[in-house]
Amino acid sequence: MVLYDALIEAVIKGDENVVQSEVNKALSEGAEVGSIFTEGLIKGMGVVGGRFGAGDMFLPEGLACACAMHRGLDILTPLLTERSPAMGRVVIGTVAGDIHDIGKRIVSSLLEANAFEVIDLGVDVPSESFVQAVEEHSPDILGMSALLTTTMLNMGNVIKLLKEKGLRDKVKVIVGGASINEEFAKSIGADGYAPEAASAVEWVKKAIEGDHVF
Ligand code: B1M
Repeated sequence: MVLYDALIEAVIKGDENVVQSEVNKALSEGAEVGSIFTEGLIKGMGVVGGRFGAGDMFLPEGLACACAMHRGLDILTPLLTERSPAMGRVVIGTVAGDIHDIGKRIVSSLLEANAFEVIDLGVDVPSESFVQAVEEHSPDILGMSALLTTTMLNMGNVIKLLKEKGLRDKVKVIVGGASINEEFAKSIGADGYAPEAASAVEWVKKAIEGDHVF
């Protein structure tokens, strides 16, 4: 069994180089890509979240942890991606005013790993850009991520704009991120909510099959 203590510690310390070497080491020892994600990177980020929330960690340290996390994701994401025909198209982004992107990237990576075509608009995406992307790419699903209580309301703005443009019925909308819950998702008129990446993928699969799942 591969142990991830050093990888978890490197994420917490924000040490990109050690993250890179630990991920590569785990791969060379035959670890599964999914378990490096969940047992290593995401566990490390969980500790970071607790410390940040408790005020034991500050912005520069948080940024270093994010960079370290991205280094790991950059190695793992291409390995997850299956080269099979797309199961459906997803446009995804983090809403305006919000630059948190680790969770959204994990959701994108897992969707790609499950053969969905993902168009990632990035972070701090203006509401109008989400709507333009729906017009331009005709996705099956629009996914929005928000981690701040101050930015989550922008998800509702996007849905309102989609309605105004007559596009709301053409796309199913899923929302997620640390500040979001099912009640909020329903209140803004989204079609679904997922608390973490694996359930987001399950939701997308069901929604594309035609289930009206919440
Ligand atoms: Co920020 N931050 N941050 N931060 N940050 C939080 C979110 C916070 C909860 C920390 C805290 O104080 N307790 C707090 C928000 C409080 C609130 O609004 N309620 C906060 C704050 C206040 C801020 C700043 C305002 C701090 C400041 O400037 N004083 C600032 C805001 C900047 C901005 O966005 N305008 C800020 C900045 C930063 C950093 C830049 C340092 C860094 C982000 C770097 C980056 O992303 N590139 C950062 C980080 C790292 C965090 C914490 C510590 C960790 C977030 C994370 O990556 N988690 C976070 C604390 C926490 O969440 N406990 C915090 C790991 C990730 C895997 O989880 O993103 O939740 P998460 O994603 C999960 C699920 O939520 C879900 O699946 C993912 C995987 O399982 N999910 C979806 C996510 N998106 C989804 C979409 C879906 C479905 C599921 O469908 C489309």
